[in-house]
Amino acid sequence: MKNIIVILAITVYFTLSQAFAEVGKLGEPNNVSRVIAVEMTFNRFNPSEINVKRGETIKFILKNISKKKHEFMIDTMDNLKKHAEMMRKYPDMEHTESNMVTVASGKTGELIWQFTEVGTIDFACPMHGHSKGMRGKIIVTDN
Ligand SMILES: [Cu+2]
Repeated sequence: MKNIIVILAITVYFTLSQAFAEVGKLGEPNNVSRVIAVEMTFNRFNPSEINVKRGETIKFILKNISKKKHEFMIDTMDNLKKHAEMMRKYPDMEHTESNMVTVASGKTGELIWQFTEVGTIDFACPMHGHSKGMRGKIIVTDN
């Protein structure tokens, strides 16, 4: 019974997380227009505010300089909160979502993302207890 609930919860979660339209989409490595380095400290992202132009494909280099594992997830605040709730219930869940990357202590990860809509997009580390401090904004503007 417990397994069925887990599968149901994950199915609902993935269905909800398909709505990427307003935050952009996974970028193509050949189209990267800019590289932005982001440090993951013990409880912060640095920088926590990032400016991009609509249409840009950014390669984010995530450098985890802390002693614990972190994640970098780009999404709406609603979806980030839903994901954080899933992580609280199932802290060891494996991730395959395209809009996030998991980075072990001392390691570097990368995520290529294309910003297709003007607006403010959120990012956060959805790991349990992290997202209060580990969050930031990506501001997408027209030229
Ligand atoms: Cu974290």
